[in-house]
Amino acid sequence: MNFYLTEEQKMIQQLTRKFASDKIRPLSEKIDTTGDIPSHLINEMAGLGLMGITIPEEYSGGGMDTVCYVIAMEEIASACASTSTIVTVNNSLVCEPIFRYGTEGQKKKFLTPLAKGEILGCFALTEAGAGSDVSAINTSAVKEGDEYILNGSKLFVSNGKRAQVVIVFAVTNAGKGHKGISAFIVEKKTPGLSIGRVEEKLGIKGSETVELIFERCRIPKENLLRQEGDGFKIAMNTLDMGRIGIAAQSLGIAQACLDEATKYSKERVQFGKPIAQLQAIQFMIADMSMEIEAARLLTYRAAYMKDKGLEFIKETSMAKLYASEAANRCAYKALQIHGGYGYTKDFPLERYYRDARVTTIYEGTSEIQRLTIAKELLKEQKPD
Ligand code: COS
Repeated sequence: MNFYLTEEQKMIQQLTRKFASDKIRPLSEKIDTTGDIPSHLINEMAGLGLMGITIPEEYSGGGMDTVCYVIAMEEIASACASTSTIVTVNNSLVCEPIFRYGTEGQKKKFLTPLAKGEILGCFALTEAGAGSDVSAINTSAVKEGDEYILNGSKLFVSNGKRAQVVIVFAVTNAGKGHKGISAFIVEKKTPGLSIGRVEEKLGIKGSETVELIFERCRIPKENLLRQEGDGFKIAMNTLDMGRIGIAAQSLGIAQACLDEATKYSKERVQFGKPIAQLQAIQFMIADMSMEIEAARLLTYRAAYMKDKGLEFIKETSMAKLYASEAANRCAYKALQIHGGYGYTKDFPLERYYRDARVTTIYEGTSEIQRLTIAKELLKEQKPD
C-alpha cells in the first residue's frame, strides 16, 4: 500500500490548482450571481484536457486515470462548485458511458468532440415521477423502422441548456420493469426536443438545471447505446463513476471551507486575540480537517479500485455519502467560525454552504447510498 501520488497525478494536481486559482476562483462570485459560466472558461478547461480526463488519447481524451480525475475535480470544485459540475457531468455521465458502451461509430461521432470539449453533454434520467426510483421512468422509445420515436420529459438535467448531446433513458419494453429500459445518444438539435422549465436553485447556480421535453423525437437506431434493455445497468454503472466525481466535488468544497475558516480565524481578533487561539474554534478546525482527510481517503480508494478493474460499487457509494455529508458539516462549521460575516456575501462561505447542499442529493441521495452500501455488504456475506 502506498499513499503517494504518481508523477502524472502530481502534475495534474499542480496544473489544476494553478488554473483554479488563476482563472476560476476570480470568476466564482460572478458565476454565482449571474448564473452563467463564461464559455471562454469552458474552452480553456477543454484546452487543458479536462473535459475527458480518463478517455484514451485515441478519442482525444486525457488518457489519465480516475485518481487524476478526482484530483482535478477537487481543485476545480474548491474554486467554483458550479464549474466543477460541468466538468463532472461531461466526464462521468457522458464521455464515460459512450466510451464503455458505445460502438466505434458512436465513439468517433460523439466521444471525440465531447472529450475534446468541442461540444458538451448532459445526462437525462430523472423524471417528475422517477427520482430515486429509476425503474419508474415513463419516457418511451418506440421502434419504427430504422428509428426510435422518443416521447416524454426529463427533469433536473444539469448542463441541459448548453449541452449539444444528451444521454437519454427511455422505456422500450414496458412489461419488463428495469430490464425494459434502454439508453440513447440524442442530439440536442433533434426536431421535437425542447428545453422546458429552467430551475431556480439554492446553489450551483452557474450550472443550469433544466427540463428537457421530447415530442416525437426521431432517433436513428444507431444511437441506441448497447442493446435494448441495457439502459438501467448503463445508468447504474455510469452513476457509480459519477458518484466518485461528486465525492471529489464535495471534497473540494469542504477543503475551501477549511481554508477560509483557518485564514479568517487567524485574522479575526476577539477577546484581545485571534479567534484561532480559542479552543472552541480549534476543535471545529480539527474536526473539519479530520473529516476531509477521511473523505479524501475514501474517494481516492474508490477511484483507485475503479482503475484496477475491481468491483467498486460499495466504495463509490461510501465515498459519495461520506464526502457529501462531510462537506455540509464543514460548510456549517466554517460559516459558524465566520459568525455574522459568514452569513453575508462579503465572504464566500454562504456560497459554499448553498453549493454543498446538493451534494447529498444529486446522483443518488444519501439514503440511496446507504441502501446501496447495505445491499452490497449483505451480498458479500457468505452463508455459513
Ligand atoms: N451499480 C451497478 N449495478 C447496480 C447498482 C449500482 N450502483 N445498483 C443496483 N444495481 C443493479 C442490481 O445489482 C440489480 O442487478 P440484477 O438485475 O442483475 O439483479 C439491478 O441493478 C436492479 O437493482 P435493484 O433490484 O437494487 O433495483 P431497485 O430498483 O430496487 O433499486 C436503486 C435500485 C434504488 C439502487 C437505483 O434505482 C438507484 O441507484 N437510484 C438512485 C438513482 C440516482 O442516483 N438518481 C440520480 C439521478 S442522476 S442526477
